[in-house]
Amino acid sequence: MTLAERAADLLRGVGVDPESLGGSGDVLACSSPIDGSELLTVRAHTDAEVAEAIAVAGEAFTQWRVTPAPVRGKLVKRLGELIGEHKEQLAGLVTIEVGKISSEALGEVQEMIDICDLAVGLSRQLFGRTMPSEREGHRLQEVWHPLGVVGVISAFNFPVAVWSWNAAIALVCGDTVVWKPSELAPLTALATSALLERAAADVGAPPGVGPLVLGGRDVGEALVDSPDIALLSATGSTRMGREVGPRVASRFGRVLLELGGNNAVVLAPSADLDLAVNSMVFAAAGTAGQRCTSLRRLIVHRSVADAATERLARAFASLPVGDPSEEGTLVGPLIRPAAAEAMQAALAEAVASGGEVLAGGEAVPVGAGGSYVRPALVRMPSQTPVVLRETFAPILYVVAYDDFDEALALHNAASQGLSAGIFTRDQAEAERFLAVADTGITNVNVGTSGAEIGGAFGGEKETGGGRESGSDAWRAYMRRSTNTINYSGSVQLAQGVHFG
Ligand code: UN1
Repeated sequence: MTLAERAADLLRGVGVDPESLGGSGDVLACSSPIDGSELLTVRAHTDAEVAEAIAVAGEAFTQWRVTPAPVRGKLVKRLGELIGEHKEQLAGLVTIEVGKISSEALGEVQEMIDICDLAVGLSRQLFGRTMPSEREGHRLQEVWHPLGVVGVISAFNFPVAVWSWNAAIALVCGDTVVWKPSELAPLTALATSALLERAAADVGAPPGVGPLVLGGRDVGEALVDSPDIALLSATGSTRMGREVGPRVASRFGRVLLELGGNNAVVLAPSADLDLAVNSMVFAAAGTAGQRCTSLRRLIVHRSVADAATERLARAFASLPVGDPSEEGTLVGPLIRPAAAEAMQAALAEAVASGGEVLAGGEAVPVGAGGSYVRPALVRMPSQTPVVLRETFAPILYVVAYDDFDEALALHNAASQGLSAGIFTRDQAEAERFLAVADTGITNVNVGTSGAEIGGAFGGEKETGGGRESGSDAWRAYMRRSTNTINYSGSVQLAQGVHFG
């Protein structure tokens, strides 16, 4: 069976007709990174169809915003159930479309189920506060209201989970959601979107709560520039965010940006090396280094640098690179040949600036058509420009430090601030790292990737400052109204002002 036939079967299993995918615009190239083969014919949505999707979501919002939040929770509960029932099929599509190994593909689908669970609970907990008023017979409170239509632009590397972080939360908050998935990964999005449609029908929610729009840059721009998109949540490169942020801000829309990372681990002399090395191998090589949370820099104390790099080099050299649908594979393909080219260019630049490749970096021949590489471990004399740039491929640069302050400075030298980890048994060091590392996600004895959905996800500096997923990230999807209620029967002005 070809990958295209398998993808068609999986789509049918989720109730999607593989003969008619997407809108009525241009055909989107849709291929599998596993072998480069063409998958199915998917058409983009035209400008008019995108405008129609935004309008439909706007109409649905008028109904959805007045649906009580706990009732809205039932939609997300049903969505989570349907995703759970179709977990294998969705994960199969993730593997075919973006090349994740099965365990990671299943993990991505699980992440959707988890956020649906969280959102259902949240639907009864969109708490506002009541504050003591300074005026007698007055009450001061804040109430959270639905915001409007949320636009979600998601990236290829988490083709569905990141949408779900936004959508599950936005939907219980009373918003409706227009989703533009990566043009490299339309199939899993189509399948997931069909499940949302079914969930909406099952619970009697308006059909326009979550339309999908497919296409490239122009479709993204339509969401960015539409005055009817109250919040635009975009995941992708810092370059993209630099354009999107000001454009949305210029129309006073809200943005939530989830951009690049250049995530580091500090490895201190007291660390448990086995724990550290095993955690770092997953963080650096998992998803073939194509997570925004992937580990890209190791800042290691000079006294343990050789021991750590030897172990890492051995691990990198023995990682099973290959077809992600085969049992035992740990590193699948890069998304496309351009990613492998960017990796080679970065490695050449690293070597030219004094780096030494200790393991990996080479192309791995896995049949024709896919771009497979062995994750690279590169010792650097310092954090040269290439180290401080995010290359979306599995390269782990290693730099040594002598004292802890230097390690902290090296860590914070990156212009992005997504995730970080320290491996140490020294509690004071761990606490200092937690306090000083300028990242949105900062871990102790845990690698940089694989965050749980319960916490807020996102980062600082060029990562964009947005927070999605758990904790109080829901507030970004709502409008806060501060209310003063006077039951005293008399006019009383705040700050003791008398007027007349
Ligand atoms: C991403 O790479 O865009 O923390 C998201 C992680 C995953 C999500 C990554 N839960 O690695």
